[in-house]
Amino acid sequence: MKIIVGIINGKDANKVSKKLSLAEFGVTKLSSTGGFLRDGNTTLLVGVEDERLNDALDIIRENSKRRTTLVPPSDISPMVISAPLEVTIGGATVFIIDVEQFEKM
Ligand code: 2BA
Repeated sequence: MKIIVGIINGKDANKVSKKLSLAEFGVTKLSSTGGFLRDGNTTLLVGVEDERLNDALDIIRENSKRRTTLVPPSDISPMVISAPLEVTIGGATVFIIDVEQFEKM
């Protein structure tokens, strides 16, 4: 078994979690904040059997868009005075972790 820790843009999170639930994956949504932009995003925890891992990843991939956003340089360093920086976010940042034991009590 694996656990997927998926950091998803806030604009995609509802769609991704809905599609995962419809495909009968268990999903937990956590509100999270990116360290760089300090903007809200959503972290999804999805426990999956190994043979369904790729199905879950396909759903996340297909429903998470790449986006660009403009960041005021002062948000990155007070020393920098220049035009806003364009930053690409996502689709999703995904970590896949082996689960040693899984129990529901
Ligand atoms: P943030 O940390 O707010 O980062 C938002 C986007 O800013 C990133 O998009 C990346 O394109 C850019 N970025 C991040 N750090 C940067 C830096 N030091 N210099 C220049 N640009 C930088 P993504 O890579 O798609 O990441 C989206 C969100 O996923 C991140 O939001 C963070 O919450 C999470 N994340 C990304 N990589 C991570 C990692 N290695 N560990 C934990 N969380 C991560």
